[in-house]
Amino acid sequence: MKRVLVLNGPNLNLLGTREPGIYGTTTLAQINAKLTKLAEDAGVKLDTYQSNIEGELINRIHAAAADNTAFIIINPAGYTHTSVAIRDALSAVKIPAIEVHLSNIHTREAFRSHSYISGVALGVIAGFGPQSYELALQYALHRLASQDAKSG
Ligand code: CA2
Repeated sequence: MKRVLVLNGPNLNLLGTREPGIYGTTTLAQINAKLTKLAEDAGVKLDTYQSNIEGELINRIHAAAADNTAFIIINPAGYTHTSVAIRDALSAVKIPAIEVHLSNIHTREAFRSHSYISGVALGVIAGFGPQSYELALQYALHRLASQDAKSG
């Protein structure tokens, strides 16, 4: 079975419980449950992982290369704007990655407009709340289905 990994960075474990004005009322567990169902319906296994620790996110990216993950959907959260190391990990494993953000990072503080991750991502989806993840997954599932059609 094809695998897609959804990775979430620091503080996203607080989703739905704090700052609903910026990040909404949906919890990360609710987002993950919806994505898991969408993937399952398409015959794809969804793995989810959240960490507040940069090195743990990097280790999970390395593990994805070993378990044959076909796509990574990543919200690096605050590390978007600081982490050369996460960028290097994504670049090293060569798994197509889609960067997602709940908020539109370009309409907020200036420091949020720069992402270290975008340069190694296949694409970026930002500003659609929890739907940013669904749009990214929709694209990944579409790509995986068209790969299957070509190979089979
Ligand atoms: O909009 C996004 O998805 C962000 O990646 C969220 C990050 C922020 O640093 C990025 O600039 C944009 C922050 C995640 C913090 O999540 C919280 C959730 C609930 C309560 C407090 C923080």
